[in-house]
Amino acid sequence: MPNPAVIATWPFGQVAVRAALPLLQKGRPSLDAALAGAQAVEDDPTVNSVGYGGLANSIGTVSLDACVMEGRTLSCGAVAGVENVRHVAALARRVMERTPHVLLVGEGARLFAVQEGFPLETLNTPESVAEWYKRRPRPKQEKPAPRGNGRLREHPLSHDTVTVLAVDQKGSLGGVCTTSGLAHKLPGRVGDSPIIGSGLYVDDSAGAAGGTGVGEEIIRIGGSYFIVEQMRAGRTPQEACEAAVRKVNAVAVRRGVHPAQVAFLALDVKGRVGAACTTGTNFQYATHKGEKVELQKAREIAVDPR
Ligand code: SD4
Repeated sequence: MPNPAVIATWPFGQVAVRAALPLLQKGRPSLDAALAGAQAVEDDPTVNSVGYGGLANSIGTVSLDACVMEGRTLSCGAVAGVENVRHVAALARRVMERTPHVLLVGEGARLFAVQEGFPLETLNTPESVAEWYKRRPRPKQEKPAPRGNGRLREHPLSHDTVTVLAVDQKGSLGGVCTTSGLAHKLPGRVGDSPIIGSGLYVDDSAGAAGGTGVGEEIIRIGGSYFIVEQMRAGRTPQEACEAAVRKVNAVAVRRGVHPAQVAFLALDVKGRVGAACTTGTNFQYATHKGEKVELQKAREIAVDPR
């Protein structure tokens, strides 16, 4: 029987791993475990970038994105730009299980949530409102000095999404990604997180991958699908994540910008893990040795100087 395993993005991923691991050990399917993990983070008001208490957009509204995917059947579901629903990962799963569609957005997704019995609630908390105010763009701020050769421009700072990847006792993979997206995003903006193939991709015949960071850069390279296909071609999860970051770096150079903060995480059916990020992202992910949940630092990949 394969050993179950679960990994999740960022230090708050430890909350997800702690919730998911016991389910995997009881023999539950990987998607059930990954979803329980993601939901534990959505419910945590101290995590200001996922679910309840998430980071608001430029007009102060919390608008959430999420997706789920099952590696055995490639079944997937997603929701984007959803307001007033805390458990958007579970909502994405309902899209997968109860509709013929993959992605519902905005008002339609919220209506579906109501039909499915999800409560509507305010997702702002006093803390998230204070954080929103602190992070508001200041009009006359001085521009930071250009780094590197001066040709590349700075990208805005981002964070954080919880992506949970799991493999169960049957050796089947499942993944969940849930986020409030970039702080102060334009109303209507959707990042990589609910886009199957960008923020998440899961296929038992190759592996699972997820992304976090500036979603526009992850979408541009089809990040998670790229990593899974690298694994299919024989690369380890670590090699595949590094290849994706190299691609992000190369595209940034072509576009004359500094590589944005982007990080990737991957897991295969043998439980092998990969993680890599662009320089300065300081990406950490939660994993476990047996029962012990721990944080690991991802390898940073610098721009190739050639
Ligand atoms: C987005 N990728 O909306 C998400 C944000 C994120 O770390 O992951 N931040 O672009």
